[in-house]
Amino acid sequence: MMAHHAYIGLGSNIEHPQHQVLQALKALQHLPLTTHVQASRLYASRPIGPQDQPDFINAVALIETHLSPLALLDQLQALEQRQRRVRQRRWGPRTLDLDLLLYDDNVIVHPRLLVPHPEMHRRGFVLVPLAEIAPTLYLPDGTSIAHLAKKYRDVGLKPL
Ligand code: A4P
Ligand code: MG
Repeated sequence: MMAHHAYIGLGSNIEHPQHQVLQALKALQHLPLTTHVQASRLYASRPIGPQDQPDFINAVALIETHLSPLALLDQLQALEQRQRRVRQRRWGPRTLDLDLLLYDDNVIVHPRLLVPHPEMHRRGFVLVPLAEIAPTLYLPDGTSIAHLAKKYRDVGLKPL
């Protein structure tokens, strides 16, 4: 069976965010049933949502995996726990946030999992790193990632 292509969004804005993201990228390489991992550069980004919190470090990774979408979500949540994510308010500061952005061209509506990630098409900190590693990618509805990303190039986002 062919491996599935899954795109993961990574974000952190407390407790050495750059280190948190690099550690998570390393951990993705060791996921079970997962072969290839390709990562974008790290980006510093201004917070979307509450502004009274530190800037974020964001990145996007592509993995090739035989994990099912829900098994992959379990793995991502376990990694968040391992890096001691503190759940506080919605859109507030976090040591590590791992979002499953895309899984092949699947559309998933499940109580635990919405794919494509419902906010990704309006988040520069997702679209710009995603377009960096997947310039010819399309959303399941046919929207071009590169086209979406163009609108966000200058919106408080800096490659490190
Ligand atoms: N869940 C459903 N779909 C998914 C998916 N595709 N990937 C469910 C991951 N999880 C998914 O997640 C809550 C539940 O969503 C999970 O139990 C899972 O079953 P969560 O991560 O605990 O929720 P949250 O982080 O408290 O809230 P939310 O709305 O998910 O936050 P976001 O959307 O992740 O946004 N600004 C910048 N510059 N950079 C950032 O990275 N991040 C946020 C957080 C806000 N502002 C930011 C950034
Ligand atoms: Mg999340």
